[in-house]
Amino acid sequence: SGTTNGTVHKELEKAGLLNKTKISEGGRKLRKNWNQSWVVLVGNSLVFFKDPKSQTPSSWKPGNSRPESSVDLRGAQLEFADCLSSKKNVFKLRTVTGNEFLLQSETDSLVREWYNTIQGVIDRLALQ
Ligand code: I3P
Repeated sequence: SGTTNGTVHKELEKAGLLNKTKISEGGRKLRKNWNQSWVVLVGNSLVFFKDPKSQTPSSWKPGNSRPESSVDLRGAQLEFADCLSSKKNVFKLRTVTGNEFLLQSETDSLVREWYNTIQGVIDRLALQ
């Protein structure tokens, strides 16, 4: 992200729909609850917006609605995790605080793109 006049401009890296479930909170295992989520990768964060099906089209656009949750990618770890689900194309995101999410889509290429883009941000943050 660039800086002009002391203002940090967070760059939008990627946005789209993924299936998501949180599986751990601070290292404590949670019961899965898969939901479709509008996922936005911006700056150092992965930001989740609620299921767009339950809202009007305009209400889930970033900026028009409050995020459901946000994940700091600094020090986070990614790994493909088809072994953790009966679904295909699953990867796990683990934060430094011990929160774990599974992210998934039926579209293989889309999941690879998300994985690679998030990993790119994690790698960039590790160099800062
Ligand atoms: C879970 C639900 C999840 C499934 C999970 C089940 O049952 O079917 O979709 O995860 O499997 O336990 P429930 O709705 O009763 O909580 P996947 O879709 O990722 O397989 P798991 O317990 O083997 O993780």
